[in-house]
Amino acid sequence: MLDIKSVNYDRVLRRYDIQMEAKETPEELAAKMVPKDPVLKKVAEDVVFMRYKNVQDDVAAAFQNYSPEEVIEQGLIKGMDVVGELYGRGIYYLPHVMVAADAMDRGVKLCESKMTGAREMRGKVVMHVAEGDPHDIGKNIAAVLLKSNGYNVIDMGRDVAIEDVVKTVESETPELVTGTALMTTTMSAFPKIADMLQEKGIDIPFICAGGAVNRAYVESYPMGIYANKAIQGPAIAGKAVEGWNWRKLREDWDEIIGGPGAK
Ligand code: B12
Repeated sequence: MLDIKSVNYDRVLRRYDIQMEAKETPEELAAKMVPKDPVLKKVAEDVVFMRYKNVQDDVAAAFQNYSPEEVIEQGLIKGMDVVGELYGRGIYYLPHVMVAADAMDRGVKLCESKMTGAREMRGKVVMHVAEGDPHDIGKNIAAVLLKSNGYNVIDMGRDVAIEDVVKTVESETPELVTGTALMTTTMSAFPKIADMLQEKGIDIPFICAGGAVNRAYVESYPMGIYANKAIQGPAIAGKAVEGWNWRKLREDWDEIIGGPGAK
C-alpha cells in the first residue's frame, strides 16, 4: 500500500515539469506563439484573450496590409493554436475555448465578406465534419477558401451521419468530398464512408483533415487524401476537377499538397 503521507508532491510535479507548465500564464505563452507583426499579433490575441467585441475592428484594420486569406492563416489560426495549447495544458477550460471560437468565427466571417472570389464555377465539393464531432472551425475556413476560389460548396455542417454523407455524394455527384475530424473517437467515420462510396462505384478524392488524423491513417483506406492546412483545399480541388484521381494525388502529394506549411 502506498504511503501517501510520505510523498512529496512538489518533487513529483517538478520531476514531470507539471509545475513549470502550469505556471506559464496565457500572456507568456501567447507572447511566444503569436506573430511578431503588430497588426497580426492583435488579431491573434483577440482570439487568445477572447476579445470577441474587438476582433472585427482589428481584422478590418489588418486588411490594409494583408489579404483576407493571410489574416485567417497568419492571424486568426495562430490565435486558435495558442488556445489549443492553453486548453491542452489545463490552463484554459471549455468556456474559454467556446468564447475564443466565437471570436474566431466573427473574424472568419468578416474575412469571407472581403474575399472577391471567382464567379465562374469550377466544380462541386461536398464538405462535412465527422459524425459525433462538433469541431467545425477548420472546415468552415476551408469552405470559405474553396468558395472564394470558385467552387460550389455543399456544406453539410458538423456531426454529419455517415449515411447522409454517402447519400449526398451520390445525389450531388461532386468532383471532391471532404471530411474533418478533431477527435480520435470520430475519425473512424472516414474509412466507413470511403468503403460505402466504393461499394456504390464512386471513386473520387476524399480529403480528410483535422488534428485526429495523419497522412498514414488517411492513406490506409481508398480515396483518402490528407490535408493539414485549409489553404491546400483549392490546390487539391483544382487537380480533382482536372481529372486527377486519388492515386495520382497521393503520388504527387509532396509537390501539390505538401508544399510550405505541410507537416
Ligand atoms: C475550439 C475547440 C473546441 C470548440 C469547438 C468550436 C467549433 N465550432 O469548432 C468547443 C468548445 C465546442 C469544443 C468542444 C469539445 N472539445 Co474541443 N477543442 C477545440 C480546440 C481548442 C481547437 C480546435 C480548432 O478549432 N482549431 C483550429 C482549427 C483551424 O483547426 P482544424 O479544425 O484542425 O483545421 C485545420 C486543419 O485541420 C485543416 N482542415 C480542417 N478541415 C479541413 C478541410 C479541408 C477541405 C482542408 C483542405 C483542410 C482542413 O485546416 C485548418 C488549418 O488551416 C482543440 C485543441 C487543438 N489543439 O486542436 C480542442 C480539441 C479538439 N477538443 C477536444 C475535446 C475532447 C472536446 C470535448 C469532448 C471536450 C469536453 N470534455 O466536452 C468537446 C466536444 C463535445 C462534443 N462531443 O460535442 C480534444 C480532442 C481530443 C481527441 N484527440 O479526441 C482537443 C484536441 C483538446 C485536447 N487537447 O484535449 N472544442
